[in-house]
Amino acid sequence: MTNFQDRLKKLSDAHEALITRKNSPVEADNGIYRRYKYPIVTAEHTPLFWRYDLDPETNPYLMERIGVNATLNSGAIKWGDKYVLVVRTEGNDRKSFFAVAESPNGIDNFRFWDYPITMPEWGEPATNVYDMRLTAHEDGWIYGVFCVERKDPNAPAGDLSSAVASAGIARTKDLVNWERLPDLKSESQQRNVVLHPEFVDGKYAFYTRPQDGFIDAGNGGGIGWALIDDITHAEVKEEKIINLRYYHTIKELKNGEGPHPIKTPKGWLHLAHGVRGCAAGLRYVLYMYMTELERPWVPLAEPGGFFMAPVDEERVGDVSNVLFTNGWIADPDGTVYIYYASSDTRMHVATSTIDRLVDYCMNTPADKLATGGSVETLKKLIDKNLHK
Ligand code: M1P
Repeated sequence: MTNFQDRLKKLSDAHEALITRKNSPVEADNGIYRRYKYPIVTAEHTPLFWRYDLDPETNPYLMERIGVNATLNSGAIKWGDKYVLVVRTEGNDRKSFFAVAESPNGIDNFRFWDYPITMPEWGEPATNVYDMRLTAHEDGWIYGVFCVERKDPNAPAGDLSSAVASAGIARTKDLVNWERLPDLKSESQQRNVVLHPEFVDGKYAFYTRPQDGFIDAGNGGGIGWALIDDITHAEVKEEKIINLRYYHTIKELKNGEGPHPIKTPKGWLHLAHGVRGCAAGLRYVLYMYMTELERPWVPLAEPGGFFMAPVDEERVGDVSNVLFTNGWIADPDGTVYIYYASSDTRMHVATSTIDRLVDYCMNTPADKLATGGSVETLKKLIDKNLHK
């Protein structure tokens, strides 16, 4: 065997071993969800034929030609009997694109489809696209709503960082061919926009996240709710904040809806991220809340504090101290697969059930927003346990 063939075999064997590695839940278990031992999709999961020119004539050293830096914030959907992620795949050049990876069981054996998604442009071509939320809407389409980023045309000369963020909308029937619709029209910048799966009062409903600037949520008070007349010319005319940010909480600085909420007999289950600032930078954690079944914009319950926060290797990566989610899948048997990214670098799964998550939301004490309230809440549980 030549050096080239020898090296190619080693690379291929290692890649196949990584993809087919069995995953299993970890021991530590809080009764709410279970984490899994291995990340489910990493940059190394991307096909070798994306990264290497496999022709010994043009690449005699079998060098990597196109680097993949990270696989993160993925939308999720059950596709036949497969668990499918639309993975935000980021190249070494810092540009993200969308690529589909599917698994037979939702916890391991994620394999990328041969080609990434070719997302049609709308308006001025995007500099970057990321964080797609997938919604199989009752109108029969599968929608992908994602962040579209372009350089701020009003940035002062020399400012090469300021960006304008808006929500891109595309729809598909096969996850391969996408019809791009006009971006969501909104007075504020938007990221973390999510389409609700059902019509509400005959209209499309969006969870929004209005913000003043790219980094600064500013006056955007939290997660918003807006009804849209025409999805092919979507425009936010009125937006109400349904999940607020508060001082000295896990979502003091920013928050954003994760995937679209799951419908349960007790209400809609929401998964979101909250951000606070500290000496180490921004800290992103996941939290949950519920809204009414008939009025999905009306708050029902919200446990205090975070649902999941970065632990162990999750804490370190391209943007450390970050958990982010924009995909989950609820199976008919009630199992919920929560897909989350750690530190903007790799994808993980945690599993739970609808019953457990509803119980968690309804019966975990709410944040009373001050230390005195936290102590009262704790004493109530101690009393119940010690003096029943
Ligand atoms: O780097 C952490 C996250 O930052 C942004 O989230 P948000 O808009 O809530 O601040 C997004 O760029 C997200 O992709 C990223 O994971």
